[in-house]
Amino acid sequence: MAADSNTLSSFNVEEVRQDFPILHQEVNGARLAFLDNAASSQRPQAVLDSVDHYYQTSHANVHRGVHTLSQRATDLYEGAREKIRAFINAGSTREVIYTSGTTESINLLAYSFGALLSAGDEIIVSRMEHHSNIVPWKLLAERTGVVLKVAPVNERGELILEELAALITSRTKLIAVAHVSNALGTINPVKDIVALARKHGVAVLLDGAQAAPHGAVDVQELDCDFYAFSGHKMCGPTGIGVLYAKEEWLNKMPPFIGGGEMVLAVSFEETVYNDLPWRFEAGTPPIAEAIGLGAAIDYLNNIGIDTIAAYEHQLLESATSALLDIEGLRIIGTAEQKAAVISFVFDDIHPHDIGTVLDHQGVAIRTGHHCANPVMDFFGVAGTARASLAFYNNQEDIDQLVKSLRVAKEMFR
Ligand code: C6P
Repeated sequence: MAADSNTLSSFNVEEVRQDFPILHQEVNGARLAFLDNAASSQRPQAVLDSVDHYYQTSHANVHRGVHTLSQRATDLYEGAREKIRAFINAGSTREVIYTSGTTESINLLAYSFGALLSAGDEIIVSRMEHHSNIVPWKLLAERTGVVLKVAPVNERGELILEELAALITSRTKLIAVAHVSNALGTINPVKDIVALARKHGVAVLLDGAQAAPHGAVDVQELDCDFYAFSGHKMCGPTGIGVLYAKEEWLNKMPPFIGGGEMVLAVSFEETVYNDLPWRFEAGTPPIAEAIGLGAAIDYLNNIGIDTIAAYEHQLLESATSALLDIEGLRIIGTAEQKAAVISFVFDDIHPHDIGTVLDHQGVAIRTGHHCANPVMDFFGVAGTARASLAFYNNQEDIDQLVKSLRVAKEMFR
C-alpha cells in the first residue's frame, strides 16, 4: 500500500471532500476533523442519493412479488451483489452472502462452519483480533468442545508467523485472523498465512473489516476460504455487511438463521432449502442498505481503490511523523506494514480525557480498548487514543489533531 505519485496525480482531496456533506460543519465551535473512520466512515452524497432514490421510486420486498416494484427492487438488490462480487473478485455471486456486518458474518461462520467440527478440533485466532473474531469462537468452544488457540504478536504488533505455524496440529480446522488490525493498524501477511494453512489443509477466515475499505482485495488471489467485511466502514450504510465464502464450503455448511427466503418449500416433514446465496439469508433483507453499499462501491471504484490506498499511506506517514514530534506521545502498533490507523498513549493522560479535549476542538477520534482487549493487555494499556484516516482526510485534519494534542498536553501538565 505504498504511495505512488503516478497513482496520485489525479487525486484531489479537496474535490473529494465536496462529496461528503457531513464534513462541512463546525463541532463545538471548531472545524470538524473526522478521524474516527475505523469505527465508521462517512457517506458521499452519491450513496445518500442512491438510498433516497430507491425509497422514493422502487421500494418493495425482494424475490417475492411479480409486480414491477418488487422486480425493480430485486434487480437493484441483486445488482449490488454483483458489484460486491466484482469488488472482491469472487468467482460467483453465489459466494457473496449479505449479512448485517462483519460481526454477523463471523457469527454465521462460527455457527455454520462450527457445525462441521467436533470436540477437540482446533481454531487459531491471533492476539490482535477484534472481539468479533474472538467471542463467536469462544461461544462455539463452550458449546462444542472445540479448542481455541491464540497466535502471539511481537512488540511492534506484528503476528509472529513461526509461532502461528507451531500451533497447527492435525486437529486444526481454521485460522481466523484480521487482514488489518483495527487497534494497531497492522496489515497481516495474509498470503503467507493462507499458504501456511494450505500446507496443512486448514481453512482461513480473514476479517477484512479494516482492509476492504482501504486497499484492493482479491479473494481468488488471496485464496482465503472466507472473507468478512462491513458496509458502514467503506462509505456504505450501516446494517449491511458481507461474508464471502467459497462455494464448496457453503455447500457443506448448514444454514445459520431459519425463516422465509432461505427455503424453497416447507412442510412439517421436510424443508427444501433455497439455492446459494439465499440459503444463508433468512427474512426480509436490508434492501436499501445493500443498494447503498453498491453505490459506495461505485464511488470507491470511481476514485480507484489503489489511489485510495496510496493517498492514505502518504497521509499515514505524514501523521505518524507529526505525532512522533510530540514529546510524551507513544504509538502502539509500529508494524512495518501498516494501514492508516494510529493508536497512541500520551504522557499519563487518560485516553478518554484526550478524546474529550480533542472533541472540544472539533477533532473526532476513538478512545478505549477498541473491542480488542487481549492486544491492549499485551501492550499493558487499558486503552489508547486512536486516529484512523480515510481518503477524504487532508493535511489540515492532521494539523488540527497535532495542535489539539498540544493543547491537551498543556491542560494536563
Ligand atoms: N471495529 C472500531 O472502532 P461491525 O461492528 O460488525 O461492523 O465490525 C466489527 C469489527 C470486526 N473486525 C474488525 C477488525 C473491526 O474493526 C470491527 C469494528 C470498529 O474499530 C468498531 S468496534
